[in-house]
Amino acid sequence: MTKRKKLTQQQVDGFREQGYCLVDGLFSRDEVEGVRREITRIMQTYPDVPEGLVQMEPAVKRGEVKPENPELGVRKLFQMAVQNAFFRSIAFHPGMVGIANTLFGPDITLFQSMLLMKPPHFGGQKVWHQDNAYFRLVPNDIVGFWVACDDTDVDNGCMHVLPGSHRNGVAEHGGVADDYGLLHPPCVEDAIACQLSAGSALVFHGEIYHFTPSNQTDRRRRAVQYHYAPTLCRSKADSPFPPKQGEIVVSGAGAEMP
Ligand SMILES: O=C(O)CCC(=O)C(=O)O
Repeated sequence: MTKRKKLTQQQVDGFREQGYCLVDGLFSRDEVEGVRREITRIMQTYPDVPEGLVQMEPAVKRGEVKPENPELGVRKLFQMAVQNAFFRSIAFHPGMVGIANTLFGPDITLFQSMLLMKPPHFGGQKVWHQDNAYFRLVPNDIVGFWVACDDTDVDNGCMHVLPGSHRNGVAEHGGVADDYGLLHPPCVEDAIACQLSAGSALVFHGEIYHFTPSNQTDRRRRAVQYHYAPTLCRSKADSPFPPKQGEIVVSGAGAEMP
């Protein structure tokens, strides 16, 4: 695996003050290839996969479009570090864990592990939201890693963030399931589009406002998204989602074996 990657002081300041920073080449080319291969391997067994693991794109679910194969119809794969040995090993990635240690100290737990697939042509938008509106972790010392597994730009649905929006707590959200989003979303013109090459990462605070537009291209836009927080964090009950449980203790007290 790629060696531990240290943030520069400027990146640490960016995370603390603006709620995000970008890290070039967090995953190596081989790691990105490994992620892509494993996604294909999992989806070759579809629909024989654990319930709740796969979310298809709404247009596919409604029968409006028929992808060439199930992999090209998936929107998200959930709980990957719990369900799959390869993605469990990624949870201990020295780059991600090292950065979480720099930001929040030695005792760190993985709280969420997802793959975000945004398929070509019909991969829909993800509405503006704050991840901690779903998790409700206290304290809110949460760091998300959104690692591009294809080159991403505005047209194929890259991440957009609103700098500084992590500083005022969780704002009101409404809607259901994947459309649970900010009741007062910002203008996209005020956002920063995080265009990343494959292997590079957006490192973002759990309360920053963010969204992704639809994929309007014939290019894929796969991403790994893992969230870490101090092991002592606990989920409060005021989210419409089940309380967020830690998935794996990855460093410090109680750390599990990679
Ligand atoms: O579409 C994406 O890649 C972002 C999705 C996202 O922000 C989320 O599911 O929390």
